[in-house]
Amino acid sequence: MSSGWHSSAVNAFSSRPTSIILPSSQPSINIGSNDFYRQSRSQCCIRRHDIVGGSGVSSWALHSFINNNGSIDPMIDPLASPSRQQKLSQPSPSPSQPSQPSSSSSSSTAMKKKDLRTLQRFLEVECWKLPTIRSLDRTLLAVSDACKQINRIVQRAQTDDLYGAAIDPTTGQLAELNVQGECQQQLDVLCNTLMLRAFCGAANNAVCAVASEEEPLPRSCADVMGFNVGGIGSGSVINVDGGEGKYVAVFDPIDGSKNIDASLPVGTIFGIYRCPEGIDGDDAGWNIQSFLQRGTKLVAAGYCLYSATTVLVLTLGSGVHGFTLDPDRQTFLQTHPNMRIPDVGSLYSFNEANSRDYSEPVKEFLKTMKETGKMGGKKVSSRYIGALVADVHNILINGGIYGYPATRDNPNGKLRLLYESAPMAMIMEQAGGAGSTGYGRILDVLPPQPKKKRSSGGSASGDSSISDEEWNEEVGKGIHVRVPTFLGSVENVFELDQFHKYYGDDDKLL
Ligand code: FBP
Repeated sequence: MSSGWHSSAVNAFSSRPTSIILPSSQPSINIGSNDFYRQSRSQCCIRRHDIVGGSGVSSWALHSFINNNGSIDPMIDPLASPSRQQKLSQPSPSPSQPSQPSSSSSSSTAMKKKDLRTLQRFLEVECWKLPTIRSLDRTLLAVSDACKQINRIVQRAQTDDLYGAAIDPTTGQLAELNVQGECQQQLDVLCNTLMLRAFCGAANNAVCAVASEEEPLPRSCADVMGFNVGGIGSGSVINVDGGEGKYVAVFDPIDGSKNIDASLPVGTIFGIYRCPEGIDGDDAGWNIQSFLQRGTKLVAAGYCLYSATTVLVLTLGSGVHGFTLDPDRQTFLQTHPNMRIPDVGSLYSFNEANSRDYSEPVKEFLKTMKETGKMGGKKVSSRYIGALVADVHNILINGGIYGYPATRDNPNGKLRLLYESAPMAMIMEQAGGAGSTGYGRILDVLPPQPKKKRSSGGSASGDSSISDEEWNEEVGKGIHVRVPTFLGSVENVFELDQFHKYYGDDDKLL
C-alpha cells in the first residue's frame, strides 16, 4: 500500500474504518460506517471547511461525489446547493429522445445540440467497432465524468478555498513532497483521487493498474479501490471479481497546475496501454513491463482542457475527436469530429525564458525563425500559456509547433514521457501532426527498464541483491522519466528535426 497520507483519505472509502475530526458539535464518526455515509451525504455542502487545518483535503468533500460502491457520481456537484444537486441528479434526456424545442430561437439552438453526437454514443459505437478496445467504453466514460468533476472543482477552487498545499489530515502538517519533488496541492490530491477511481472504479474493471504523476509507483486497481492487497512493492495482486483487466492506465490529473492560482487554463492528460501478452505477470496478468512500453503501444490517449470551454480530445487509434462539455446538460458533445492539424503553421510555443540553456539545434531553429519572421511561409507568432494541454490544443487547432526542449539543468527536458509527452504525441500523430524528441519519434522512446528482472511479477521477493527500495527506485525512474518534447504540424516538426540533424550531435541521431 503506498505510504502517502492520501492513502488514508482513499482508505476512507475502503471498508477499513478510520475516524476524522468533525466540527465540535459532532462526535467523531467511523468513516465507512453507514451513519457516516448518511451524515456526509446530507450535510456535505454546508460544512466543508470545518476540517482539521481548514484547508486539508476534506475526505468527506471528496466523499460527496463518490457513490457507496466507490465509483464516481457524475451528476453530483459537491459544491452545489442540495436543491441544485436534486436538479442535477435528474437524468438528462438520452440522446435518442430529442428534447422538445420551446420557442423558435431556442429550437434552432436545441436543434443544433441535438445533431451533435454525445461522447457516450461515440464510445459505444467506436469501442464496439474495435475488438482490441471493446471493453474500454465504460472506463473512458468514467474518465469523462471525472473530468466533469475536475472542471467543477477547478472553476470553484477560488470560491471554495481548494487552493494551497495539501494538509496531511493524520498529522495536520503540510503533505510530503510528491515524486517530482513538488509540494502537493490540495487540487493535485483531489483530482488524482478522482482519476484513480475513474480508471479503477469503472463497472467492468477493464483497467487493472494505474500510474499517475502524483503517485511514486504504479498501483493495482484492487489497491486503489481499497481491496486489502499489496501494491507493487509487497507480494501478489488479486484482480477484482475477474474483470478482464487487460489494460493499465497512466495520467497527469492536473497539468499546468501552476496556472490555477491565476485562473489560467489547465488540463488532464491520460493514456491506456494493453498489458503485453505472455508476460510472466502475476494473477492479474500485469507487472511493471505493462507500463514501461513504447508510446506506439498506446491503445487510447486523451486530454481534457479546462478553459473558456471544457474540451475533451480523444484518440482510440483511428483519428482524433473533440468533445465540448455542454454546461447546461453536463454532456460532452462531439463538436470536433476527425480533427486534423494543418500540415504547417505559424505559431510557436516555447518558454523562451529558458532559451539561453537550450541546445544548439533549438537555439538555431528559433533564431532562424525570428530572423526570417516567417514559419511555414506565414508571419510567425508566439503563444505560451504555460500548460502543455492548453498550448498543444492551440497548436492542434491552428498549426505550428510546441516545444519543451532539454536545458542545461534538465538534460531530458521537464515533461514526463509516460503520462504527458507520449499520450500527446499519439494524439498529434493521429491528427496528422508529429511528436519528436529532436532526434526521433517520441512514440519510439522506450522508458528505462528496471535493470533487474524479477522472478514473479511485481513482487519484491526473489533477487536478494536488490532491495525493495532499490527496486522501487528503478521502477520510479522508468515511470517518471522525462523527454525533450516537440509537438505540432508535420512540416514544422520536420524542420526542427533537420536543425538537430545539422547542428545536433550525430550519436544521438536514431
Ligand atoms: P505539471 O504542471 O503537470 O507538472 O506539468 C508541467 C507543465 O506545467 C506543463 O504543463 C507546461 O507545459 C510546463 O510544465 C510549463 O513549464 P514552465 O513553467 O517551465 O514553462
